[in-house]
Amino acid sequence: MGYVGVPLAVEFAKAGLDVLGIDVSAEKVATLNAGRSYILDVSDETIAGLVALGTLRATTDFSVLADADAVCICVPTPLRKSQDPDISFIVNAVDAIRAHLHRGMLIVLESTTYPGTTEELVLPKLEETGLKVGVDFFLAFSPERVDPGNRQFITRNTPKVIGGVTQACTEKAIALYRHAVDRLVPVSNARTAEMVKLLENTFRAVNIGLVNELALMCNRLGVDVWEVIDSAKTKPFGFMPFYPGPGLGGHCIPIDPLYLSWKLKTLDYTARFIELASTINSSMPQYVVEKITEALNGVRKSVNGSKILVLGVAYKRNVSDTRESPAIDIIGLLRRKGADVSYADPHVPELDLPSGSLVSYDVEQGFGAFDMVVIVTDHKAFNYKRLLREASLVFDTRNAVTGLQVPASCTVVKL
Ligand code: SAJ
Repeated sequence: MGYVGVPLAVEFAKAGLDVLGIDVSAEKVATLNAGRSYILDVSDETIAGLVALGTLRATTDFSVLADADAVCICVPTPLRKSQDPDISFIVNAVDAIRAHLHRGMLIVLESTTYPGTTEELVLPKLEETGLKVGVDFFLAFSPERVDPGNRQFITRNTPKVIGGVTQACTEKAIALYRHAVDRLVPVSNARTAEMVKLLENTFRAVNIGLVNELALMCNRLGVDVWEVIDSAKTKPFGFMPFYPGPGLGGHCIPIDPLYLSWKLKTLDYTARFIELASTINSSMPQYVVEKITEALNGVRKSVNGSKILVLGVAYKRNVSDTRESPAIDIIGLLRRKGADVSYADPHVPELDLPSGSLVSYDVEQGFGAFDMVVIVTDHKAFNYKRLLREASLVFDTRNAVTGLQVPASCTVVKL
């Protein structure tokens, strides 16, 4: 019952199905049953209304699966410290389902994972019960496409790819999802559906890696990479703009492609684009700190001892999620060089860091006290005009102040 499960449960409940949200978090379960939401795009009123109607309930008790016709698995698929896939959440969920597997049940895995997970890992576990897939129970993969904070594309109007282990499995999954999603996209099998999702996010990671390398090239050429991209995107066909940044954050884009490259390694193949993009994207925080060092040097200051404010630490604008955020790397690198680092982010009141946690600086106190302000996440909430009025040195990694009047008292360095 996270950012994928809750919106999906709501759509099914709105369609009148009898929906049970199962979660290991008793706190989440209690919040939902109290008619409140902890998910950005789902209001308290929505949850309260469905709970009152009786079509949505939450529980930590997996035994309710004994009466469930269908179950959708929407659990995290992070990386281990070793950068290998951590599918323990999927395994735990499947083991819990297996204990209550019964005839006629449909199981759909939604969590992003490597191609083969459904057929090679989930299927054997479920068939250990002696029940047969496609006959006694049905199994499919259908990737989640939830984009938190996206007001335009929500669960109902985002096309849903569905790949069953057998044709009958695909048909059962279609019968379920047609209650919640307007457009369904059946594919040949589960592994195809797993691969579709990985293409979607690898496409982003590789293109972001391309424009990050373009930023490094433009820096050497003395060309403004932002002007280059904004001009290239006037091409009305055959081009799609991506933008350089301080690094690649979030729990999808930096991670999903590594699930694919990991799987291919087991098949003796090196996914070169994924590995190259990952190398470039993860080197951006270091590049940002090199530019900071250069800019301070330009005003005869060392990083060591400088007061630096990092503006925005969430992994992308207007969200509060800091998972894999490049700001965390940048703060760590600056601290290791002896800088006195603060951060300000209206969505992130405090930040746990390996080098010691910080609380968000109140920008109402102004920007004049800092030797440098670094825009790492360009939240809408920041007052960029005031920043330029009060700060003497600004490093803009997001092209956030483009087009604004820069007073003589302020120097702006761009990525
Ligand atoms: N980023 C860049 N340059 C870009 C785009 C993104 O540096 O041109 C950075 C962001 O700052 C962030 C990271 O990449 O740190 C990921 O950004 P993202 O825009 O891809 O946003 P995510 O991580 O929330 O990705 C989600 C994904 N949704 C799902 O997996 C269901 C992705 O497939 C969506 O395309 C993306 O949202 C979206 O379009 O908003």
